[in-house]
Amino acid sequence: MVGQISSIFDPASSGAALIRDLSGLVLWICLGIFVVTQVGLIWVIVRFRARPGDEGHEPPQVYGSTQVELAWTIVPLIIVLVLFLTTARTIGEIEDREPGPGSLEVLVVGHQWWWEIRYPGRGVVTANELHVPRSSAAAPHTTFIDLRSADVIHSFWIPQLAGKTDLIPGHDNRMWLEPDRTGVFLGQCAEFCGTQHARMGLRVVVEEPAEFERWLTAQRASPAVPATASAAARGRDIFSTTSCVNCHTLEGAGGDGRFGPDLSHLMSRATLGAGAAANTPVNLRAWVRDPQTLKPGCNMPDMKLSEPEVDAVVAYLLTLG
Ligand code: HEC
Ligand SMILES: [Cu+2]
Repeated sequence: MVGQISSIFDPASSGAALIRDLSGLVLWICLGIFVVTQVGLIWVIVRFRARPGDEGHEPPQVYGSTQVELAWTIVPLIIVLVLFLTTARTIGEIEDREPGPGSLEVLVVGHQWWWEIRYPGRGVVTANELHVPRSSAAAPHTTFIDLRSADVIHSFWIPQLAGKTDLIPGHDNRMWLEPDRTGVFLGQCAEFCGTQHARMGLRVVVEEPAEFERWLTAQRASPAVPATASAAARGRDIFSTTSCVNCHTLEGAGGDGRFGPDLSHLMSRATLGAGAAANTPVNLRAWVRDPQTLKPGCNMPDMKLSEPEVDAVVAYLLTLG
């Protein structure tokens, strides 16, 4: 995965902060139990160890003690009750969120092994890179995400922004993000979904609301038309006359497939193949030449284009800003 590791202990969204607080409480309680039991154990080992002269006689035996029995029944009961109630409250706070003014609707569809991202009503489709606005008390912008799957079970997880939610075939799941700082947050499919599960990364780009609107506008723009007789124009013709169009949507080259990622604004994304490689001209060429070298087992076959065809297609793809 191209980028930095993210941690649930550094939340950047209100939902993730609730989860961090709860896991903090659980960890402290467990640490307390660990310390009390270990100190008790060490004390018993030291205090009651066999000493010279002890051979042959047993220490005094205690049979049954109502006080001790009550203590070790009631204390754990209270601990479990506290854990249960705080967990139930946190789950409730996360589940009960309803969309309000300023909230955004996004559809994320998990595929083996990439993420389809749609902004219904905003006319934008992209892949593997989810852009969302930053939310603040003055201008709340909660992003509600509908999660679906095109094939098997996947799981959507951006540790700094929210808990995991599964994408289940035939069943819609829903979750929300409310990021309070801008930046790029890394996520990862968190449910084993086949050979390239490990390379099913997701980048969430949190932007100031105005910047996010500019991104939407840029994503809606039609791709530039390559100059006649240029390498890019040749590349576009190769794209529209081979099976690329059956799997990829690419406005301007006649593509309307949905089996692979929408390529209309390919060069606006930072990675190829859901984080398998950085989106550089060299990697893009390697991908078009044979994606199986960068992401073995992925669902795009080696298209067996000739070297000049690869050059032309890449020249075209590089114009898709
Ligand atoms: C059989 C369907 C299929 C065909 C045909 C196909 N692709 Fe793909 N393509 C895919 C799939 C699936 C992915 C996503 C792979 C992954 O990330 O696991 C993909 C990914 C890509 C990507 C990377 C996109 C991204 O955002 O990560 C590029 C670029 C691409 N294809 C270009 C092409 C070109 C050019 C052709 C024609 C020469 C082509 N594809 C033909 C299915 C196809
Ligand atoms: Cu997976």
